[in-house]
Amino acid sequence: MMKFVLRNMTMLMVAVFVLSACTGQSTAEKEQEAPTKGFPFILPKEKPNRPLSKAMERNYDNYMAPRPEDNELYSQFKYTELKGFDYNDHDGTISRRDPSKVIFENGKYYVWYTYRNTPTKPMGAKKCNDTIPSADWDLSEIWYATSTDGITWEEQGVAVPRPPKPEVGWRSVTTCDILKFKGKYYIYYQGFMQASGLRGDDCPVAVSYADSPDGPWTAYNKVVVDNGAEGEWDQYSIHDPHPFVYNDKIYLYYKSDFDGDPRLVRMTGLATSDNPLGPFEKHPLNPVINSGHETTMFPFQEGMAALVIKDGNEHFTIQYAPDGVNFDIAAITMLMPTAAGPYTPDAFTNTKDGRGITWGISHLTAATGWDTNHAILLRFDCDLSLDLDDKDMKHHNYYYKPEHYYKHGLNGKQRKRIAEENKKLTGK
Ligand code: AAL
Repeated sequence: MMKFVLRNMTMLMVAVFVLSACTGQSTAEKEQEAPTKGFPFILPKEKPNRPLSKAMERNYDNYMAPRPEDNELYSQFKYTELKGFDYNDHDGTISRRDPSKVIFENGKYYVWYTYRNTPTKPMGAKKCNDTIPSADWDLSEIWYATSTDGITWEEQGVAVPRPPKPEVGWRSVTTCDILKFKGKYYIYYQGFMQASGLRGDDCPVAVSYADSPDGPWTAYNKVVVDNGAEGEWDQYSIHDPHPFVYNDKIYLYYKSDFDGDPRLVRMTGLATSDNPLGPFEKHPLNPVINSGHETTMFPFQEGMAALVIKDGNEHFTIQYAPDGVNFDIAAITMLMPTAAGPYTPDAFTNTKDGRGITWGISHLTAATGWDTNHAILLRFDCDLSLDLDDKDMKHHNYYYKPEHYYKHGLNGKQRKRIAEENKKLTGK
């Protein structure tokens, strides 16, 4: 029997070989002439060997999978209200915002953030003084809190206070992030030397260090990431310092806002150093991300991934750079966390196998309206992790009820324009 089968298989193989030799077509070319000329009904998991449109080339070349559900860098985001933070009945006098990454030490989670507690709500640059804040992050300190579940937090108090004038940050220390390096802890933060809004939101970056995440913190009292030279993109603001240990160095991503137009352009830059206290060298390709607002990155596989939010052509995307510098869009999503500080276990491990993130702390500004202008912290959850497969985080859309759409209605100027267009057309 077996001899029969083998003989027939051999004859079949010879026949195929002879046939293809006659038609002069290789196996690959034969595959090109798929049985159906149209694109197949079942979406190929791998890039098909056939002429493709630019969009279909992109669908296979740019994304980790041809469908979002299978794309490790696509996720929806779910939000949870935090417990343990008092906001004075949301009257605008207390604000918490711009949280750091979350770390896990001493059996609990830690997060640091901008804390403002002023007699009034922010009153703008013209009305501000030594006690009245110009902006939500003016006259602020860096405080911290701990938690065992990431939802109920115990506020521990001040980590980095405003230093005395003329030290860097005497007006306000804000928008911090944490680095653990060779067993020591470093908090990087924006050091304001004048009220935000007097010229712009201008500041450099300073740092304080400690042997424990609970402090005490010692201010380095020097600028570690300076503003750019006059005329350079980051000449006025070095915002959202965001440090990692990567490629055997400290990679500190930051945002700057520029272009001089009152509608600011916001992009992300990178500065690296061998020493947490600097000097930091800015990357020659800066800006390295052409959109976004606050910086949220995380080690992913051999590179770095980024949540790119709010501003710019590529806002509301998740991006990836295999080298930590050259970013490409890896997914498009919505309702992204603002100023997210993810729990990132491998942020300081110099990893080349970044596992991704599943939750963190973010903020909401003007939490109860611009009249009581203050921000609150909240928890976000997602599946941007190689170690999680939460299919409920991979749906394509959020469904809003009509009233949500009607809340985003036309303004008076738009209604006037439409009425004029209608009158021109109908005479009424
Ligand atoms: C935030 C951050 C920086 C800015 C201000 C406070 O969203 O981008 O910190 O300076 O707004």
